Amino acid sequence: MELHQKCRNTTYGSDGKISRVPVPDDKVKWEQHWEDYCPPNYTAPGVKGKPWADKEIGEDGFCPKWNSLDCENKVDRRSLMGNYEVVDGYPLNPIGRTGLRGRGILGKWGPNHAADPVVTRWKRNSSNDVIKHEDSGKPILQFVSIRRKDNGQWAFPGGMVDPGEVVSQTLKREFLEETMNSLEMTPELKSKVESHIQEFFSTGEDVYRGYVDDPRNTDNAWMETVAKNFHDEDGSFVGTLSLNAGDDAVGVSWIDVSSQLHLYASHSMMLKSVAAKLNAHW
Ligand code: RP5
Ligand code: MG
Ligand code: MG
Repeated sequence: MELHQKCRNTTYGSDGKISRVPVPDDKVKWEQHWEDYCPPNYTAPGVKGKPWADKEIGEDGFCPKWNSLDCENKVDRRSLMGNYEVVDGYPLNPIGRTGLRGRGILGKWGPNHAADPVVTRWKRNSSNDVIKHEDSGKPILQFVSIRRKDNGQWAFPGGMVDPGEVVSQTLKREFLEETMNSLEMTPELKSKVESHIQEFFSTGEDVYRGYVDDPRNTDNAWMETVAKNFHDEDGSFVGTLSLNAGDDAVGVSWIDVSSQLHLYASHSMMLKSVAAKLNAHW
């Protein structure tokens, strides 16, 4: 992973009231000495005391098992990046300094695990022929993108892995919630839709596993994801899906894949590898 960019030299959170200490490129790595590094310590008030969030470090009854599957708390505290360091009781961001200590708006200390479904099809004209890009001559890929409620950016319809949940479930659940608004469906409709998508979501290809350059990251809490590609070569299955933004998405759309897109966090980097694998225009 390259140096993180989106969780550095920015203000923090939707109201931008917290300022990170600016961290130059040559001071990102923890090994690079920085005697006076003393960033603000911020954990959002909306996080403290929430059932889905950790307690404070040192608080009674909070004994996290760093770098392990913490069965007691049902939290996977292992990083996809290998073992992270823990200094004075606080896990350290594996990429390096972010200019902010604490958990920010993330629930867990250390890695916060997510999953990202990358659902793709070829762009076609009204005669159903695949459209090629006029510059590259390569077929144009499209992916299902959502617009995030928190900052209005386009992103994969990903979300957090719930305690005890396996990634394959998270991929399906988040797709249903964010792009098909399953949270508003009747239980009958929801189970019908779930069985409809079941087979399609059983054959994904690995895209990426690891750290995400997410604007919410701090020195002590960060996002990691498993992204999988579900590609519909002839487009006939995805044509049956009725897209409808839900939960933390305020919009949903098929978007043409290209290097010109500005997506949330490191989603462009992941999309690039999907385009390369399918030999699509980028
Ligand atoms: C990103 O945040 C991940 O890649 C995933 O898309 C997303 C998960 O967080 P929420 O969408 O639940 O906020 O880092
Ligand atoms: Mg979600
Ligand atoms: Mg989400």
